Amino acid sequence: MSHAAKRVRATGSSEPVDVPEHLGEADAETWRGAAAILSANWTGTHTVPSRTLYPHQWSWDAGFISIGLAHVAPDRAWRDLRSLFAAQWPDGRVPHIVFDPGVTERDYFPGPTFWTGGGPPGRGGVTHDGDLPAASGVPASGGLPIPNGRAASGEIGTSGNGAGPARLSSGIVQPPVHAVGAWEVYRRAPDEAATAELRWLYPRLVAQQEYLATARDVGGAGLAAIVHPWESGLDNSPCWDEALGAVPVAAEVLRRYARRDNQVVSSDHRPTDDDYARYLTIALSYRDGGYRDADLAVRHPFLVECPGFNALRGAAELALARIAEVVGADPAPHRDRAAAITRQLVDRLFVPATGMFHALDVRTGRHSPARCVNGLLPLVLPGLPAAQVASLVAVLESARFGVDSMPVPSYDRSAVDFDPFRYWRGPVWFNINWLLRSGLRTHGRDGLADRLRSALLDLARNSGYYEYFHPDSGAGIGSPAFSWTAALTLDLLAEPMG
Ligand code: 9WN
Repeated sequence: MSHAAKRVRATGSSEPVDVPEHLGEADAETWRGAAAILSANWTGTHTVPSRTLYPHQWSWDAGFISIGLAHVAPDRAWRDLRSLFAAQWPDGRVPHIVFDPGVTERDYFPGPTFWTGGGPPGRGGVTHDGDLPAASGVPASGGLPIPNGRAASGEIGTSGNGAGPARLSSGIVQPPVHAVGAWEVYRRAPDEAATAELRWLYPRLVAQQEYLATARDVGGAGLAAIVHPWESGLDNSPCWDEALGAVPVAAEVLRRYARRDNQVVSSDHRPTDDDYARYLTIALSYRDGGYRDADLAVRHPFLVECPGFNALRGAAELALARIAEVVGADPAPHRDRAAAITRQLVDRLFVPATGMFHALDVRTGRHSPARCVNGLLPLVLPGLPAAQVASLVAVLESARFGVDSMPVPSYDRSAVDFDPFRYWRGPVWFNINWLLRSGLRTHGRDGLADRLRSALLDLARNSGYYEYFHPDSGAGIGSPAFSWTAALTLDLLAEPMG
């Protein structure tokens, strides 16, 4: 743990939990509450984002969750990451959802039947046994999923993580935040067992990056394209609106498939039906193409370069450089790749007129006009040129995104379609703010970083560990007892205020 001070054992949650000594009683209570959520959301093999809304394992959630678990249950942090990477595809992609075979189709839509097309495992969604992906040492097989693919290179993985039966997955990805997560877990307790975990993960993390750098470089300029808004993690962000507008709303898909999300939380707080119909259409297009990435440019209806997704690819390379040093690999190529991604982001996605980064529609070559919070995420890159850093900080301090008592909203507050309730179109999200804060510190903007930290902790203290928050009142929205909110609260609390 970073806060190595003497710890006091506390009770009051479902499990005893160590509380850092620097915390006063109120924050100790916040700590215990957050730790209790992570315990309640632990299934024995992995952590679910939310018991009510998301009962499987999600990819980028697992990365953020590991950062919190590092403080209270490092062993679970490693098991969580292993559980996810045991489901990695032979081509290197890490699926955005790994399905729990113990959860019924009724409990989450779109579930395994949707992603596999209802066919046997291997048609679309695949089963996994945890072997090293082919892409870790040899070229991927054109992105075609190979059920139970065997390692084509030297290292042998064992049968999954010992987590039980083979699991099905979706076929799309999410931002690669796992190398950052793994590094955070390791650096807090860098012992032999943690080094062994890094050795297991390293080739898998490299394969994940390799997949994104090759199969997904649809635009040919070095940036990865997402093939679905869900891949960004910012599902209904306004920065997808223009690209989505070109996808017809096929009303029959919503008749064929019933949504479940808006039965669990208010439909005003979730994506609209039109957007949802488009999400399903895009996913079906990718699925029916066998989840292949060849020729996407000529056949796939949604291809966008997201500044947040690509910035996190760059951050992953820098974390991999550190991990490489521990496991005896060469860190230099990782640093080179991070530098290249940073350059490509500035060249392709920075828009001087707005002073921030914008999503680029690969099909039309146009930037989205929307100013969304993923356009600030390149701040996580230490090599971002000073001009772009200054520009992003100015946008962050402006009335569009400004941090005062509230953290940064997901969308420009002054936009006419800013919606304080609807998911990624206005509300405040913890994971994005945690990343922004880390980026601000990277660039020595400690004052603003500290304000952001205080605003985030006030939200958790006053409103609890919700999925997202109203950007004016701070009221919790969406799922309560949300894992990454709890996990990142622990991480922020773990640090004594300077
Ligand atoms: C679709 C699990 C996930 C997050 C995403 C968030 C939401 C899913 C959904 O929940 O997306 O993947 O059903 O809306 O947008 O960022 O990973 O917490």
